[in-house]
Amino acid sequence: MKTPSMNVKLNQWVQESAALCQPDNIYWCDGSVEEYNRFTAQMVASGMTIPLKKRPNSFLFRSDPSDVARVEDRTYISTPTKVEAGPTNNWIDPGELKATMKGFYKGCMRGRTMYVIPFSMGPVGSPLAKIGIEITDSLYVVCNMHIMTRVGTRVLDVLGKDGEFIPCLHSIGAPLEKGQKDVPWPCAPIEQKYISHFPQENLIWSYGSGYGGNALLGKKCLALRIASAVARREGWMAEHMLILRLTNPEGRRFHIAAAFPSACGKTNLAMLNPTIAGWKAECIGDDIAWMKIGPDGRLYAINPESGFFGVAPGTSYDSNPSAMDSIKANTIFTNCALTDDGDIWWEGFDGKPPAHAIDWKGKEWTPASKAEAAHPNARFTAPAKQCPVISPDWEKLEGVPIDIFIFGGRRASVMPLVHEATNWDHGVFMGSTAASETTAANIGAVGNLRRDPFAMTPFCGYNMGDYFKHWFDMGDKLGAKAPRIFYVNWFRKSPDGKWLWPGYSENSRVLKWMCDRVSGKVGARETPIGLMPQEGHLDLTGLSIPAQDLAELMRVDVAAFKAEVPDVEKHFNRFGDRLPARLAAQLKLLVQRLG
Ligand code: SAT
Ligand code: MN
Repeated sequence: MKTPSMNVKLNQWVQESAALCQPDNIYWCDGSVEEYNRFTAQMVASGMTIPLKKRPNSFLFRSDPSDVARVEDRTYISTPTKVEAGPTNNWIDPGELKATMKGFYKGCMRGRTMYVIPFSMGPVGSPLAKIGIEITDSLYVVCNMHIMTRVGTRVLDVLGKDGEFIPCLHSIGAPLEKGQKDVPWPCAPIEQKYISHFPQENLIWSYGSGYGGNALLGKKCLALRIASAVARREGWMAEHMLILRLTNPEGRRFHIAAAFPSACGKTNLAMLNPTIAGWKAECIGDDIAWMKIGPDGRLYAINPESGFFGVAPGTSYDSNPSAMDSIKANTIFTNCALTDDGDIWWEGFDGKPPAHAIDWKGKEWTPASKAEAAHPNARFTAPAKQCPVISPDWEKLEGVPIDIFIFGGRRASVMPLVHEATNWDHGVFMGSTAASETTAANIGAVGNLRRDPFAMTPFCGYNMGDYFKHWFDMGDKLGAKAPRIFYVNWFRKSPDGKWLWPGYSENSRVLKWMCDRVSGKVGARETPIGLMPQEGHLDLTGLSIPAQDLAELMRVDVAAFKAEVPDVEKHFNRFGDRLPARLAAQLKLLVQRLG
C-alpha cells in the first residue's frame, strides 16, 4: 500500500520498521467505521473473536492465560543514566535494550500484516493534544485503538509534512512461518516481553504482549510514561486521574480530578450517580488527565482518550449503571465469560449467575466451578460517547478548570474516609505517600500494601523524586488558583472484615463536602493528619450507617499513623538527594502533630 502521509520522518520510520520486522504487508489505518467492521469480521472469520448475539457490534476475545494484565516487572524506562529513571522504574541502558529488542523484532512480523495507526491523544486540534503513530501486527490492538483514541487520516492531515509524532512500535512477537496455523491470541512468553520507553527520544517499543496497557500504546506508555516526562520539560502535568464535573443545586460547577491506582474504582467514580438531592455529575474521563495552566492562571484538564478500558468484574447496574449502558453495543470484551444465549458475564454482574457458561479460558463453567468465570482483570473497551453521563464538554479543546484533586487507594485500615490538605505542600505530601493494596491490573501478587505515590508508580516516565518536585513547581506557578487537595479511602474495613462505607454513588456525599469546602460553605476540624468534616457536615441524609461504623470511618488512628512513619521514611529515603526538602519538612511536621 502506498503511504498516505507526506511526513518524511514518518515514512522513513515505517520503512525502517518494516525492514526490521519483515511483515508480509503494510496497511495504513484510516480510522473509518468501514475499516473497523472489516477487521472485526476478519477476526470473527479467523476464530480470534466471538460476536455477541446479545450486544450489537460487540465481540469477546480470550487472551492467552499468560497475557492478562500489565507487566510492571517487564516495563522499562530507558534513560541515558539509571538515576534519571529513578528508584521506582526498571532501567536498562538504551543501547543495550535496543540491541536486545532489535534481536526480537528482527523478522517478528513474518507471515503477518504490519498496521500503521495514526492516532491523536486528545481531541484533534486541541492545544493539549499529541500525535502518536503505532505500528502493530495485532488487529485486536487496531480495533481497540479505534475506540480508545482518535485514529485516522485527519491525524495525518494535522501532522503534515514535518509535524512531530511519538513513534510507538508494537509486536505481539509471534511470527507465522509458512503453513503454520495461527492461534486465537498469539503472544511471546513472559521472559521475552518488553514494554520499553525512551523518554529522551519520545520513543516507545513494546514486544511480546497483546494485552491492554502493554499493547494499546497510546494509553499508559504514551499518555502517562512518555507524556509525564514531556510534561515536566514543558511545564504541564500528565496524571493517572479520572475527571468529573459536579454541579451543585445553585448551578455552580466543580471539576474534580482523582488519582487512584488501577482497579480501585476510577471508572465508577467518573460515572457517579449522585445520591444527594439536587447535585448532578458528568463524566469527562476515567483514567488519564493532561493538565495545563490556562490564560486565566487556572489548571485546565483534558481527557486524552476517547474510550474506556474498564475493569469488568464488579461492574453492574447496581454499582455503575452508566458503565453498563456504555457497553450495550459497539464494545470489545476481553476475558469475560460467555453465556449460552450469546452474552457476556462476570463475577458481580446483576442478577443470578448463569447456570452454565464458558469461562475466560474457554472451558465449561457452572456456579459450582471453583475457577472464576471471568478473569479478575477482564475488561470492556467502549466508546466514551456511549456513556449516558458523558459531559457535553468532554471534548472541549481547552479542557475544564480543575477545582479539586483527590488522592487515595485501597486500604482496609489506617486511612479515614476523607481528609483535606491544609495547603499545597501538605497535599503533595499526601499524594507522595499514598499507599494501596495491589490489584489484578498488574501481573503479580494481589492485596499487598505498597506505596503508590499519586497512583503513578507504574506510570512515571522519570525519576519520581523529580516528579515530586514538579508537583511543587506547578503549585508555585498556580499559587492561590491551585486546586484544593483531598485524600479519600472508600475501602476501610471493620476489624471483622466488613466494608464500613457503602461506596459507589454514596461517594457523592464526600464529594459534596469537598465542593462545600471549596465554596466556603462549611468549615473543617483540624486533626493531626489534616482537615476533616465537622459533626453533621457530611451529608448522610437517607443513609443508615451505624454510629460506631461512622466513628471508625472518621477516626484518626494516631497510633497507626505513628507506626507508619518509619515506612514513610524508608519510602522517602529511596529517592536520596532527589527528594524535595519540602517533603521531608512535611514529614517532620506530621510527626510533630502526631505528638
Ligand atoms: O491495562 S491497562 O494499563 O490499560 C489498565 C490499567 O492497569 O489501568
Ligand atoms: Mn489506569
